[in-house]
Amino acid sequence: MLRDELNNLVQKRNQKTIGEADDRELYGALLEYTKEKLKDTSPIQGDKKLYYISAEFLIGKLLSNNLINLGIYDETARLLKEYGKDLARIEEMEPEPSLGNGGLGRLAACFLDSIATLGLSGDGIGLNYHMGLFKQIFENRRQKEVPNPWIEPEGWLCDTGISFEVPFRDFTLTSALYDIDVAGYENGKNKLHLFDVKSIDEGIIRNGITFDKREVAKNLTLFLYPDDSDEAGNLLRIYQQYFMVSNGAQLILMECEEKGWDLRKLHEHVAIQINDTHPSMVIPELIRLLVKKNIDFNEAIEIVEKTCAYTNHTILAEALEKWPVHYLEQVAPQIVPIIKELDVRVKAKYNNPEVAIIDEQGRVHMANMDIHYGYSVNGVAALHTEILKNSELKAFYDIYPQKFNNKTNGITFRRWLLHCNHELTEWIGKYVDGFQKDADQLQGLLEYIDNETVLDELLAVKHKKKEELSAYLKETQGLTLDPNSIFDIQVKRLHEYKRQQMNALYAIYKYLEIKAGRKPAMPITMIFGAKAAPAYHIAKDIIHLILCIQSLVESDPEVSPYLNVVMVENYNVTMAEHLIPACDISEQISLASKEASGTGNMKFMLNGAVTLGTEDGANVEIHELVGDENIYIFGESSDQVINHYKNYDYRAADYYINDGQIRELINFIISPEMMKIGEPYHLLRIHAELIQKDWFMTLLDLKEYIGAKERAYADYEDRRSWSKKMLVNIAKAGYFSSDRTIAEYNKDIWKLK
Ligand code: 26Q
Repeated sequence: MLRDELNNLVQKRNQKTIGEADDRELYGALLEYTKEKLKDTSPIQGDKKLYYISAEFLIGKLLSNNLINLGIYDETARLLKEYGKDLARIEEMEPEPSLGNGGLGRLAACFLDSIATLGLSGDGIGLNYHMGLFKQIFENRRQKEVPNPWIEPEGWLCDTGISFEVPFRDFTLTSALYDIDVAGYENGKNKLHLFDVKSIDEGIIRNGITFDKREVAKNLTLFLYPDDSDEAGNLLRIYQQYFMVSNGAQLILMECEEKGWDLRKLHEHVAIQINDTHPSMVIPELIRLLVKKNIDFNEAIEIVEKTCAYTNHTILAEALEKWPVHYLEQVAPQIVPIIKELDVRVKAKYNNPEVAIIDEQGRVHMANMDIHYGYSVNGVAALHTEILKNSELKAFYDIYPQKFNNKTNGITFRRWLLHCNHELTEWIGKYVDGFQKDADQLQGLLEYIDNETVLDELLAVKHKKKEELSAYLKETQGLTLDPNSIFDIQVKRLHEYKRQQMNALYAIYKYLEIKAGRKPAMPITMIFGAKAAPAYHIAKDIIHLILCIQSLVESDPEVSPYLNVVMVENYNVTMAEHLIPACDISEQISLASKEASGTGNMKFMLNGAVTLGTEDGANVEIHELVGDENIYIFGESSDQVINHYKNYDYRAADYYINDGQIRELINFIISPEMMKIGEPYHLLRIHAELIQKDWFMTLLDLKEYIGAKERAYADYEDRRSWSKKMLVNIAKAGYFSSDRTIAEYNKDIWKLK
């Protein structure tokens, strides 16, 4: 079947046989073939439907995942192999759609996979950014951003022909809806709806990623906003958000009417999940549209209240969106009276400025609107939800305790195990059944904790993945890695709270140790990968620092046999799929209380890495599951950290002045050898930042961090006991399947079936 169909396709498209076609031609044929199969897959239906609205869907490449979920991956790979073709190489031809910044966007993509896999009726609604997140390149050890066009004439997007009118203050834009099919694992399909602007014009992009911000009709969906939570709000961001939610709301109402559902009973047929505050304007927009359909204003509010649910992904105060009313007035004045009325009602009921929607400075607090006018508020890990309830959103929790609930994040095992780690999947399959659909089955591996053969096989799988990563990085980035060294990996967005700078200080520590003749028993490879928001200067300085250390270590023959520091360029989903299976030590070292959940931590654990981390986000739950023996925890607790902020009693300078070792590490940043490699301006700035500000308390945990890492490296030498830690981590990872997360969302919030 497959053989004939694919051969015919390649014949038709390229007048060649499979054996004659090159990887690009085969990619094209497989794309067409897979899209046909998706067409034949039945849509998931139900009498209640979820709409997951999100400004980001970081879906990654889709070919392999679609083949896996359609149940034809193995057969396809085998067939191609017969012709001497390698499916892994063919999938490299696919451009990666980078429609997200990081965790929040990737979570949305994992959720779509799980929603379909569980057979729940639920679609995604977002924007079709033509460039996605910028592509990162390194020039003179500094990050440079260039556009990342991903849309090709042939791809996963299907033009639906559906379009809506979105009214702005000064003009109206016509949308164009593109859909991407989302196949569940051996189940039916849902859709990801991506709205675009008909009048978009890629021609206005100038050098790098700059463009004329005023021509909204031409630029609205050109770029994804880089997570610049520190930068003042930009009007274009509001244009994007309103365009997304107005289209989304119109689509939802259209679908309801098509199905003959009574809009007055919207909540019986629809649940809308608001992914962080980026889609919050859907609340006033839905009210506006319902009123236009002759529903009474009060009733419209009630309907929306029962339909919308909000997920919070951050406790960083500076990242909570607050838009000045006059901004909203410039963009979409028609929703401003509605927001004002919602605010008036809140103020009449609660005499507490903390819970107002519009504050004294005339700024609209998007999260506050979501909490008052939605029926559910959830955090994304147990600790995070507790912090929301007890401090950050306490005033709201006091009013609406019943609305608050936790939904610990999860990841789809189809991508983060079956797709990215065939060898591990096969190894697991030898010992447990059914884990593809029921992740808890992984616990069955615990039976083999003392089985030396099984443990040796596991070590061999890890080694193979380290060899593969080394070959991949050699080929794609010219980097040289030693698969016999410890692979210690920190990959995630660059942010001071995630503390890549603390890891960099460890690299300096190790460098100086080796220079002093104290050599590690095993060579160490420290791998970093991170993009910094273009306007986040300190984050870019940290990248510069890491790249300078990389050069220093590389060019020092006394050190390089024992230590290798590498920062991979353009870290993205595809790179993560290569890095994570090869990891020994997973760095999850955020300042406690700051990382809402983290999801990379779960991907590493599932692939047999051991976590070195703080008691933050979902690390807390990983710790509980695997026990003290199988994780390296260090640093002050979230309570202690929260108290430091409350009491203003953390002073980085104290650590610098009072501790000679800390001083030595920090001062090395501006040592002659570093200043020769790097740019003094940037090294001096990060040096000063660490001593004078250090808002995310790097120095607070630095010594404990060094100690914990040394312990982990020492334990690693005993390969047998280390392999047991790996096994326990894999066996306990089932809890972090997004299938579990989605089942909980459905049971507690959406109630689809
Ligand atoms: C805001 C205003 C203007 C422009 C951009 C933004 C913006 C964009 C993206 C603000 C925040 C984001 C992304 C946040 C994010 O990824 N949060 C992460 O969500 C994950 C999934 O829940 C968690 O695991 C992480 O802990 C959390 O940091």
